[in-house]
Amino acid sequence: MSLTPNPDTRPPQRTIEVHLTGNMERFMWSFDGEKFSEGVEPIRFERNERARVVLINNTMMTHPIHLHGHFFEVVNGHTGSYPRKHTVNVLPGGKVSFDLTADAPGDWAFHCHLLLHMHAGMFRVVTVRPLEGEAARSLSWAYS
Ligand SMILES: [Cu+2]
Repeated sequence: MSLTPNPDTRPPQRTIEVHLTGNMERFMWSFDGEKFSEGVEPIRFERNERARVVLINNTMMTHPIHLHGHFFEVVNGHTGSYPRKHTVNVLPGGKVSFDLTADAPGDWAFHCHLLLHMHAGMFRVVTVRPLEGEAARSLSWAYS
């Protein structure tokens, strides 16, 4: 449990599933079967959106999954007092859900904290838009 109540207790507006994928023999690591070097799209959040991210580990290793720029709440039954973290271990064959308030506009690294896994491709960009001052111009979130 967190020592203080969670700052944002809105229920998530949507759920995103991310599979942790790889092949231990060939030392290939990825999210949703796609290595970062394959030019994958970023995971997009609308600024201040409340979303649930479900991490599903399809591999036989534990992966400490780390999101930059944010703290998230690990969904563990202690509603309103979920532990707040920026890195969460996902056990082999395991599943972890966290609720995220995407309150930090910008582009953020999202990756396995085992650096060999990150470098092998278990990495994504998380994009939170609009940026500061962009709202009035209603830019698309085209990522170019
Ligand atoms: Cu890993």
